Amino acid sequence: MKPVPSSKQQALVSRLMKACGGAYSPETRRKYYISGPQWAAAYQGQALFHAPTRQPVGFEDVIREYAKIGIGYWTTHDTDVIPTEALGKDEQGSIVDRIGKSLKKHGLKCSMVTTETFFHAVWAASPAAESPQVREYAAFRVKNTVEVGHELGAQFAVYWPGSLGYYTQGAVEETETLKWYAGALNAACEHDIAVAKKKHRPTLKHCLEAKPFEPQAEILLPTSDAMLAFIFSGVLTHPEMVGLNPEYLHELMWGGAPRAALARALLAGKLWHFDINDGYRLKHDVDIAVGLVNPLDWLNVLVLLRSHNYNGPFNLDYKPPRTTSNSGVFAVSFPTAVDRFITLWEMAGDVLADPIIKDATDALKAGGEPVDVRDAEAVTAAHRELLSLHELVGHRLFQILIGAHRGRTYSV
Ligand code: GCO
Ligand code: MN
Ligand code: MN
Repeated sequence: MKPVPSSKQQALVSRLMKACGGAYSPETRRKYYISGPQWAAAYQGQALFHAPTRQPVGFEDVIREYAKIGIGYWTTHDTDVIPTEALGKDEQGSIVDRIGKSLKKHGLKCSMVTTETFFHAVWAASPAAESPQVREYAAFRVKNTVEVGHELGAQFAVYWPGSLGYYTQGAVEETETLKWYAGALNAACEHDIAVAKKKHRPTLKHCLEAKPFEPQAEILLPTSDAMLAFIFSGVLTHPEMVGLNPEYLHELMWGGAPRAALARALLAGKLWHFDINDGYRLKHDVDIAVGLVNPLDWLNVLVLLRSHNYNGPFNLDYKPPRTTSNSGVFAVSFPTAVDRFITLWEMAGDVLADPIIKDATDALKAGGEPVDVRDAEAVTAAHRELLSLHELVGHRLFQILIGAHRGRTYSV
């Protein structure tokens, strides 16, 4: 192939995108509760050690492009759209106004707002720092985000306390820090109750998001399980208002099984919001788009969520790779991520309706013929053949993933 001139590259990408086929229409995509973060589309590729590879993109462009793709919901950090120095000031009001108009014009809704408590120098010692002034500032920030959320009609507020931890041991007293952090959440919930009452709106669902490592060396609330323990520990004044926003990759990062982490959140009634992406075990937060690394595991995750009637948002919290251009972010990255999600979600429906999987799981639950249940040998023998069904189910899931259940075969 001849070198491709710059002027022809977008057309080439677009021709190959069409050739891929299988794209859902924007109308179809809008039927799913899929949200697109401002920060994901605006990410310039400037991760640690990397210079940006893309130009900045403002909320107007992001909202317009999400609308064209068919992403029906938009999410944001406070400082993704409002400069830190304008927070709580008149300028904030006019920006929020413009956001509201832009959402309306393009038919999107804001589903979630989140407070940036990790980037600015003020958070060097975390939002739950020793200094009462930093903590007062943190309370102001989360309360302000609650107000922005109500203004924009959001239902969820997310908190990622990634800066809650330390680099050098012993400088931070963990129980004290966790209580101080609870203070910020309590301020947000109490303010939410007052604002919701005034606005005749339901209160927001406040969702904690864990990440096991980064940006601190040691993290005080590293997993969704740690957060469940925190919610139920007695330090929150409104634990009923606080739930979880697990992120798929964050559970994988510590070596956990995301599906099991989600199951524990479901049992606790706290699975309210879900950040969807992909990546690798025991690596840094690579934030790859959903389904590009672990499609079989993703299929199983969605089987679990479908079977428990999870009806919260699926938030596309990934980072378009540095190799993707500004136009590629909206021409390739987001539409393909959305379409893989929809495909996996529908495949999860196939799994739940599959007669072979149903037969196999029914048989496993029925068990073997009655024997003396105090006799280990007899109980083992009664199930010996039945248990081969575990591997058979695994194979069937693979078949569904690749479409073999619909007759797709290969031969030499
Ligand atoms: C990450 C985090 C963030 C949070 C966001 C919302 O991967 O760095 O997941 O993207 O989701 O800050 O609070
Ligand atoms: Mn996230
Ligand atoms: Mn992440």
